[in-house]
Amino acid sequence: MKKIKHSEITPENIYKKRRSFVKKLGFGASALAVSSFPLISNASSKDRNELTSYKDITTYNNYYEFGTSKGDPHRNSKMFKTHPWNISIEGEVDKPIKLSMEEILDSFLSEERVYRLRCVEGWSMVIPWMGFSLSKLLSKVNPTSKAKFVAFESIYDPDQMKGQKYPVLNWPYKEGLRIDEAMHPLTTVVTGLYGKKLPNQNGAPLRIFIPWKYGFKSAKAIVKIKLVEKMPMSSWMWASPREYGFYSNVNPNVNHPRWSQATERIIGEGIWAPRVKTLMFNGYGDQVANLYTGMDLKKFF
Ligand SMILES: Nc1nc2c(c(=O)[nH]1)N[C@H]1C(S)=C(S)[C@@H](COP(=O)(O)O)O[C@H]1N2
Ligand SMILES: [Mo]
Repeated sequence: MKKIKHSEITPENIYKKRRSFVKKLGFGASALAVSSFPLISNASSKDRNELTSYKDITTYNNYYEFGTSKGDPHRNSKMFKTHPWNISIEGEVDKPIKLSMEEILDSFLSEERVYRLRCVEGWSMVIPWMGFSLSKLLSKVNPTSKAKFVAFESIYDPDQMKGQKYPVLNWPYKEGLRIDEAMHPLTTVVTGLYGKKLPNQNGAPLRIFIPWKYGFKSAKAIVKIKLVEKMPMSSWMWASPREYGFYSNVNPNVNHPRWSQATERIIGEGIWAPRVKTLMFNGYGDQVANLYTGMDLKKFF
């Protein structure tokens, strides 16, 4: 029998083996389509939709509760307690509920969802998330007609999260979506990645992911989802309203006040690799552009 070197048994290799097995069985056509996308920029050596490595996804993070350098979340979140964990869904709803993480995992089947993450800082990754549509979770509580927006709140625990001892943001981390954005099938409750449970540095045990918006909209370690009538204030709007708007749709035509958003660096390609063109709505325009018909996206950035 062929000996497998320990270094070969990465989550990525196991995941890729499982994937090719699934393909052989004739399933996973949508997953297949992802890897056969045409090259967008011939300047890039790599397909912009090629999966980012597990190592890059789990060591190059933004998670200010654990520090502001990219390596901090990986280093400082190892002891973070994600059990027990409860999520409260409240506000403008008929039936407010509290669900444990176990109840969520039992009630909603997580599926593989390969989406690109485009950070407002100008880099991107392609991540094989595990999760399900947020709309499924929200349908449990019956939003009232006053529910116009959804506010997300991350955990507040400065003893475990040293970053919260510094007023970089107004803790806990807060984000928000318009109700139709929250109900869109692409808006995902993330429970894992690369077929494994979500690593702490990526937002365990549960985070949101909105593929067509800048990465900061996708709050990690969520404990509260509140349906509200008025547009909620996000932590980044609080920190700098001129730089971070409520919508924050990926948009190569609207620059950040301090830098261009026209291109991006694909993580894993090396710092000398040419940047690729950023796509409107991060490439998901065919599915989400209709949410913004008639809106001036320069004004509502
Ligand atoms: N609670 C919380 N959520 C957060 C952040 C954060 O600092 N705290 N950073 C955001 C930013 S700027 C990005 S780009 C993504 C990064 O997700 P990843 O580390 O899983 O790639 O998480 C977002 N969610
Ligand atoms: Mo980001």
